[in-house]
Amino acid sequence: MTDSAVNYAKIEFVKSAFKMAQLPEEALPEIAFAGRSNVGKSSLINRLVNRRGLVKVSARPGKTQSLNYFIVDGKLYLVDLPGYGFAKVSKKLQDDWQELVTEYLATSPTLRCVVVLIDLRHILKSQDRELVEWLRSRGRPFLIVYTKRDKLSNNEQAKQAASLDAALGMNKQDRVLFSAKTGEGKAELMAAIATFLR
Ligand SMILES: Nc1nc2c(ncn2[C@@H]2O[C@H](COP(=O)(O)OP(=O)(O)OP(=O)(O)O)[C@@H](O)[C@H]2O)c(=O)[nH]1
Ligand SMILES: [Mg+2]
Repeated sequence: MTDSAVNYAKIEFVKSAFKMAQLPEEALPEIAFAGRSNVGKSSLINRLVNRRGLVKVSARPGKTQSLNYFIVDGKLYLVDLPGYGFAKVSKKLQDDWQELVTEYLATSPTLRCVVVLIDLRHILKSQDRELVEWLRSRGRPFLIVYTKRDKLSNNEQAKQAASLDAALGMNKQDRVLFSAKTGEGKAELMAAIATFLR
């Protein structure tokens, strides 16, 4: 599947899965979006497909509470995952999400890439590091996206990105700087995602 073969404008909500048994039956390549609560996973998907209200976005961490499946062009699923970290929900609910997300990431046979969003403004959080190390240890393909770049000057962006690269052991060419607000980095992101769909 090449990039040009996927029409991102043709996107539809499929379903919300609250347990593994509710995952879609049709097997299609999947791209999942993971990261801390409030980092901007849902906003990134909206920007990717240029549909502002497609995925619910909130200033309150913990908005996404299930695995939300969207089908693109009848060919590909985008999966919006609940966030980890400081979601304003009960410990029990967070543990339930964590279990579901972990099982999904560990076992999905159709998952092509986990897009890991990290806030460009902050130093690396332990949970981000743990997720990346876990994906590496399992040989799960992933793509790092540093987001909310619009909140920093160009100088600060470069400085922060270099420090996160060092903390994660990432090469510059293997991650994307992005803003859901301005759309900067969208073309690079789409090109990077396409490499996982070939
Ligand atoms: N300035 C700026 N704000 C952003 C960006 N991406 C997301 N936001 C804002 O950050 C907040 C959280 O965005 P969401 O997309 O709901 O974050 P999420 O990761 O899906 O959060 P959960 O579903 O709670 O895990 C919202 O107020 C967004 O408008 C960005 O690139 N730039
Ligand atoms: Mg969300």
